[in-house]
Amino acid sequence: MASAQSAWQPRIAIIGAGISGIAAVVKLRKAGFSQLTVFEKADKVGGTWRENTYPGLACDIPSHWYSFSFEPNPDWHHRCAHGPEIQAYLERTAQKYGVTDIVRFNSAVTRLVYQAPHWLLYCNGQNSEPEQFDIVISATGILHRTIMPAIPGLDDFAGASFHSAHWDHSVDYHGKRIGVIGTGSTSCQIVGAVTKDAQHLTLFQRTAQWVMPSPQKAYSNFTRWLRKVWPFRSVLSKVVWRAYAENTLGRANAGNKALVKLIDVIARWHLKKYVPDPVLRAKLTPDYVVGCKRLIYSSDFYPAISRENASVVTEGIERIEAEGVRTNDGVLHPLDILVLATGFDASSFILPTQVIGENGQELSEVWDGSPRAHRAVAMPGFPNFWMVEGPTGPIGNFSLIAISESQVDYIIRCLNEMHARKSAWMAPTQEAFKNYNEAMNAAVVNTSWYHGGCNSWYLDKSGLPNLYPWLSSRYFKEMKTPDFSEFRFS
Ligand code: N01
Repeated sequence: MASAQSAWQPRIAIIGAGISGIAAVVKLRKAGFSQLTVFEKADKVGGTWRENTYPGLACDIPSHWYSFSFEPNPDWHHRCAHGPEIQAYLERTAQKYGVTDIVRFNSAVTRLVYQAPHWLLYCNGQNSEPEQFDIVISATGILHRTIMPAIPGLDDFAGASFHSAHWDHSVDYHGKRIGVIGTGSTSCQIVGAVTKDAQHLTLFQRTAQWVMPSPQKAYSNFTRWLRKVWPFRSVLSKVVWRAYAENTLGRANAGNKALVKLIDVIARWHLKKYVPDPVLRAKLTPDYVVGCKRLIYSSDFYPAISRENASVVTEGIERIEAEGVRTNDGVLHPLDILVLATGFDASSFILPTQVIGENGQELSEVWDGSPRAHRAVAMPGFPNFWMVEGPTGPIGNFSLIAISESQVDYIIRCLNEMHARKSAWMAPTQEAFKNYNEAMNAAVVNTSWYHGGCNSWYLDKSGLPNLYPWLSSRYFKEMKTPDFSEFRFS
């Protein structure tokens, strides 16, 4: 990739010091950009891996694929790394590449205003004086605004209650009666980890989930040593897992019925093998197409929920009371701890930061609950405003690190083009944005996320999945060679 000439050093603000923010700094620096400032609302790097600390937290994407291309880690202890190991990796990487040095911690960006050709950036906790930047890159992540369930009486509970993303480690859950509301990836990991130590675990399930066996395994000292002396093994692992994900679930989601059937057969076999009780099995059997919701990979969940000290409650929740959860059939389920594994608002992206583009238009109004972007990274009317992991990217059961890196590379190619044209700004044209999103809307209705008969966080206010509807390899190819005719330049 061509590097920026040192004469041109735009001031670049990067919002967020998670995976995408770290990738942006390392790659921008490598491309010759040095005027970088990272704004981070918290006091540490790590994003989602800093926020989530619940028991059982792990990545369900194999680690050698879920690693930065510029920082392979032969030392992963598990095929699917646990949360603390990923957080340590991110902190170590940020330190090693000098990212931490340029992060302004405890600085939440509250407002961005475009005043051609600059952005004025307003930050929490500072005086009202804004700072001026030439380029803004939003790297705020997708799943960071927690959803608290609208269940009456949440505040009445006398025990400890918290959202899964704000796990209260001061509460000892051993020997306690634990209730978990929600049955997503998070809940399955929590249930898999804590049930054996609970007096009783009650899972309040509104919708059953398809659960595939996890490819998890621990790496021996010898394997880790081998990866150090022979890095090719890690590269191979990455290539194999990526090809596997794309050609199984990726193709199934994109509409391949034979693969949907195959995954359905494996998921049912998994359920039958580890849940011998037919009554419990019936409760845990989903009534929608496999892959409609984000597929869960866990080998701990079924054995845990089949234990004698666990139960699944499918009756709807009427209200929370001081002693526990009362369901619609009038039964009170007494609890000491209530965990709300109720997910995240995936439609916010950079919001609620107020982003005001050309002609005073507000991003929140343009999106209106259905965020869209051009190639998931840019918006017409918002010049020099870029997003990493913006709307309609190829997320799902795929390595977000690989996606973030491809988007940062695309942004760098665009910045270099802007410089070559001596432009002060660039933004996608309204027409290119419209064509891209119309093609996507037409294709996304063929995916199992849309017609699979489920509700999920993939769907936004438009009723369509906020996801890239084609194979991720297509996205990576498209991002390698930006079509500059899709942009306006100053
Ligand atoms: O959240 P979810 P999550 N009453 O939205 C239920 C990533 N992740 O935190 O299905 C009762 O999937 C809701 O019920 P329903 C991953 O991308 C990754 O588990 O809407 N229940 C659902 O069961 C994942 O997809 C890893 O009927 C209520 C649950 O809460 C994403 O995070 C690990 C309710 C929410 O499930 C989100 O997962 C963990 C109510 N009022 C997470 N409101 C990796 O390994 C909501 N629910 C990479």
